[in-house]
Amino acid sequence: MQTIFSGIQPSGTITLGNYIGAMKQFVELQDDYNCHFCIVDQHAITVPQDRLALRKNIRSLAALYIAVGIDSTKSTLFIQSEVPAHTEAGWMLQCVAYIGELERMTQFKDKSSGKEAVSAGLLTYPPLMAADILLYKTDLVPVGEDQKQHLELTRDLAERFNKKYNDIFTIPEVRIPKVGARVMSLQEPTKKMSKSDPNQKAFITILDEPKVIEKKIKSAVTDSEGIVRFDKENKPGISNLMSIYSILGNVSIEEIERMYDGKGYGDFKAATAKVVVEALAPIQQRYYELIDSEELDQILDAGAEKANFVANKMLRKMRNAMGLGRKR
Ligand code: ATP
Ligand code: LTN
Repeated sequence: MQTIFSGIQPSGTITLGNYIGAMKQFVELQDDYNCHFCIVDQHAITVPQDRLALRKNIRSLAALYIAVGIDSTKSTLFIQSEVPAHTEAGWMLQCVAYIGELERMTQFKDKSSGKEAVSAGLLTYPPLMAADILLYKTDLVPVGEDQKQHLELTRDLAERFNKKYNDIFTIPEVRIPKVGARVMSLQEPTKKMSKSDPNQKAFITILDEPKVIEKKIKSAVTDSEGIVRFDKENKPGISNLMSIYSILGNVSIEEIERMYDGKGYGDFKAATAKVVVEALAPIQQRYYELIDSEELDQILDAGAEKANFVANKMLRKMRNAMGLGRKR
């Protein structure tokens, strides 16, 4: 069985974009792969975080992984900071990475531009992400389009380490979904939906209440044509809603066009809201059962134990390859 690793930052409540672009494919992949899903809290602190909000977001993300369908008997679910091998391996890989290549990462450029104080961790974020992936002999990394460049760097670092020290790392492949790789903002449908958008109306979180979902979809920016037709270029708003409807309602785009032929945007938006509310209802119900439960702690404890076991084995190989400490 091949191995998968992926991570999500606990930096806010997961949006419909994160769900459709990332989590939904995790659930589909877990039957065929040996999966590791991580709450990457060490990555989240590369930008300022409120400590209480961070703690809350970590637990909430863990509950959401389970609520969307990650099965802890099939997949290993854990919190990055509870497996210290990640930061140690991250340090070693920082010593393999060059400053120049880190400065060229677009995520670093985007997140640092115009900021007065930028943490060193924001620059050295990619070697930590490489450590996450390489510690588990990962074959495949399912992520959205925006992470492609980090994956290329991970492959470069692994190859450089294998050549310079010892051939211990598997070279991972990236996996980007064919549909839903980019769910767009409801307010500016040419921009991706993002949980850090200052405009709350631009995104739907997976925990939004039915009334809020209805309101946000009702006020989604569309066009003045009044015809429910898929055309990403000229009708990005309607096309985005149609994609969401199609993926969550399991109906083809052509079918949606047929169903709403001759009907206005009002009917279509109300129906889209209904599809979203219905898709999220069981996730939300499971989430609220889990969030304060001991079951969630047990899953995270077991996940950390499994992950520590696997990661420490690779960490020993890395130390030996680099000549650190004494031979073990
Ligand atoms: P932020 O909104 O703060 O920029 P984010 O929403 O991109 O963060 P991450 O934790 O960086 O969240 O991403 C988690 C996963 O969700 C990644 O694999 C990312 O590619 C995917 N993803 C994020 N936004 C979208 C979107 N709008 N459409 C599809 N996939 C997305
Ligand atoms: N950089 C990713 C989160 C992330 C990740 C990983 C994804 C950290 N470590 C390992 C895949 C594999 C992001 O910002 N979405």
